[in-house]
Amino acid sequence: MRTAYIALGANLPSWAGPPAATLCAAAKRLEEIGQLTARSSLFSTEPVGFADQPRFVNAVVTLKTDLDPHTLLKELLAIERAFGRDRLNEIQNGPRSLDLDILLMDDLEIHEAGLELPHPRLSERAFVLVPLHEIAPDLRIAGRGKTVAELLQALHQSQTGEANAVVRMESDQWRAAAQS
Ligand code: PH2
Ligand code: MG
Ligand code: MG
Repeated sequence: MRTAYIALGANLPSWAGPPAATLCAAAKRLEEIGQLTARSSLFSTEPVGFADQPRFVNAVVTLKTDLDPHTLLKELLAIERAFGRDRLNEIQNGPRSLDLDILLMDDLEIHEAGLELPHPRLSERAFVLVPLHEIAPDLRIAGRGKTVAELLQALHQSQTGEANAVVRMESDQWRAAAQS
């Protein structure tokens, strides 16, 4: 059994509804390929990399799974497609109905074209580090020798972040799913 940390993000609606509803439905799908043992809050986040698009909803979950990383990635891409993600017709860093990224899987370090672990941009992204910090502050990142809390502190010091860059959301739907 491996422990993976998965980042969820969306800023376009899907058949499930607005982005927060998509993340709820996607989390349910993740439970079919492993056990969700922790989930962060949902966060409303400022778009990074391409400014002219709606704010994102982001979260991070812990997934215990028997899948190997390549099979897990394949499953995540299939779930993205099931929520209307069309990778052939989208802007890089642009709007999407669902993005599922493997941030970490145990202490694996993988450097391949389609799969890099730990996620290469993990330490630059508050929309990833803030939710990850909620569920795993003391987790040590493979190859970086730093904990999530240390990376988040370094990011806060290097950025004059806008106050509304990463804002915790209240979602009854998300909280209810976590307790069921
Ligand atoms: N994902 C991106 C690019 N920019 N910005 C926010 N706030 N949240 C995201 O999930 C996100 C992004 C590429 O995957
Ligand atoms: Mg992705
Ligand atoms: Mg992404």
